[in-house]
Amino acid sequence: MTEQSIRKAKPDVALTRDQLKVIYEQRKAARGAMSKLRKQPVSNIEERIAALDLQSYALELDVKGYTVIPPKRVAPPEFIERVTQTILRVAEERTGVSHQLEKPGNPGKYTTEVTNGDAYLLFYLLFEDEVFEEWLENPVLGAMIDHMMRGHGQLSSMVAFVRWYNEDMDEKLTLGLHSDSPGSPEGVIPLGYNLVCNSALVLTPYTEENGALAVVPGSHRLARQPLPGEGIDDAVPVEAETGSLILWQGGTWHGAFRRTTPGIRLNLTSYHCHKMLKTQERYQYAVPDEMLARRSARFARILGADDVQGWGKEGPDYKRGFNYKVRTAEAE
Ligand SMILES: O=C(O)CCC(=O)C(=O)O
Ligand SMILES: [Fe+2]
Repeated sequence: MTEQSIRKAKPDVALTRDQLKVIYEQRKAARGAMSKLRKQPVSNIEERIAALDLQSYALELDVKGYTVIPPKRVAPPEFIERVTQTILRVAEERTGVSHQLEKPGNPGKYTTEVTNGDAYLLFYLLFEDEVFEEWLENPVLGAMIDHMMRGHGQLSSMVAFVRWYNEDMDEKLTLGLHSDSPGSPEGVIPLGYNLVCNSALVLTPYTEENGALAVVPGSHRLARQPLPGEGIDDAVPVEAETGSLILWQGGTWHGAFRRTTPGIRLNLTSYHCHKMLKTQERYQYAVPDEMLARRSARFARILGADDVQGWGKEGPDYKRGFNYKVRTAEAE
């Protein structure tokens, strides 16, 4: 007799003492199994970093707040080309405007709250093409994100920033300095662990003139948001070749230099947040079971498929969460 069969058999009447006892015993057993899993952290992160020979990048990330992993360690050029072409296709589909790397971008009919005169974002890319699933499975991205989040991260959004030169704009930084992290109302950010972290797969060369990411080295150790205007003189461009992976800590102050050369500056940004936070984009229940079935256990974990929060009157679906937790714990 299971809890479900009890409920099916007697839908409208009070349960007997024996039936309640069965439910009680089942809960007790389930609690025991869950608590073992809950105490099990993702334990092999530093081994994965070492196996991929990424220790110096992890160290740089911890000391300077950002790092650039060179293309040959990240993915083959053909993969980078597939990502680029797919984003350009999605850009055209959403904007209605043909996009080429050597021409300026244009949001066309795809304007959102964050569209600017020299940039727009293509949101929610994960479900657009399998190439984005493949990117989320990239072992270098995975190990570095797990390092920054200590295995407690989930994907918050996967977007492409499309930037170009607009001669009517003149600020040095077209995107002002900020930390990506939530914090206290006063802008204080936790120092001991990350609430968020970020990554950009570089799809066109990053230089200051090309509109590179701007960072203030070491700023993550201040554990607060910059004050208005603060840090601009200390911001440096993150120079990176196409195919590089830039990673930065939740607290790192960053923005973007204004592009002053023709053509598009393109990236694929995978922003992650701690499991205790809501994600920017919908993944937890939106990710199709077929997608989870063809992907790794980590894929399910990083999309929060093992997270049961957000239920209605039916209550939590611990079994769904439990199944993925078991799978994740076995694999990691
Ligand atoms: O790539 C950019 O220009 C924006 C960077 C940024 O602020 C972010 O991704 O959080
Ligand atoms: Fe940011």
